Amino acid sequence: MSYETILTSDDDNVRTVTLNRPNELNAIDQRVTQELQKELKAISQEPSVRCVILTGAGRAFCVGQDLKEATAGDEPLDFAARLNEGYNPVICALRSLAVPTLACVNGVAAGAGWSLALACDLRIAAKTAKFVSAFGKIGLVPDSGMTWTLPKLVGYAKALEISWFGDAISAEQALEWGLVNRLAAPEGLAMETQAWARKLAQGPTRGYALTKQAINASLSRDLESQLEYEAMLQGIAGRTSDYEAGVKAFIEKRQPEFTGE
Ligand code: T3D
Repeated sequence: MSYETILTSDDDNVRTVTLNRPNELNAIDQRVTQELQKELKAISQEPSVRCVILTGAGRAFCVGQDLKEATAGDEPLDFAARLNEGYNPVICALRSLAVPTLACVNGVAAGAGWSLALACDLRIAAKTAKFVSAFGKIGLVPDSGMTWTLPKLVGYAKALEISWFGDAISAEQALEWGLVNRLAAPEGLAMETQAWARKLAQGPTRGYALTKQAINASLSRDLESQLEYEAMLQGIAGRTSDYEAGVKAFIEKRQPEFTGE
């Protein structure tokens, strides 16, 4: 599929989606959310894609809403509709995709751009990247899921501090607070991300999907219902051919070859 604002490429069952408005620091306009929605739907229907990388072209990951677009018209903006129709389906699609999603934060991530990175399952960032909530500085509420993801990663008080003050957070600080999983030298970032993604793409994809489902569900369940849910999901995982392949390889003392089924 070809798009105006994003690029896609495939390598070893890994789909890379690149936000491609480098002159605007990959700011999000209406086309970006529409194209991301379309692409994530396409990915969900392509069994050959077993891991997704989301990254940005040029010096930024993404600076959030294109404020020039947002202020271009004469009519007052319908923020709720813009979120419900544009951003929120992207966040839900990323979060529910049945394959691991990896944000490769190559530069600044601000506003809803940071929310996009937070909606991915894992994050790897360049040591030079920075993270800016930005919403507080323009009188907005952190959106596109940030009020949900951020406190889960850093806790209540830190989430409010980040949201209210909006100061830039360095990559080192983000690593220390658990906002990113790994850092890489800027020149090695793409290669390290690809290597990590390839490893995920060679894993038991169905089991990974069920694990993601379980961990997402745990965020709103008590222990008893989570135990039941785990048991139900394990019933599914235990019938996959990857489970069979994994156990056989263990007994034969060799590496398994997972098909993702
Ligand atoms: O509207 C709705 O539907 C609601 C949804 C809202 C979601 C949101 O994301 S709201 C938050 C929007 N984002 C921001 O407020 C971030 C604004 N940008 C910044 O704070 C800074 O630019 C950064 C910290 C991200 C980067 O700083 P720095 O020093 O690296 O770059 P810079 O010099 O500030 O920016 C470079 C250029 O990019 C500059 O343009 P120019 O002067 O060279 O022509 C700047 O205006 C432009 N730019 C940066 N961010 C945006 C942007 N242009 C449009 N929209 C932006 N978000």
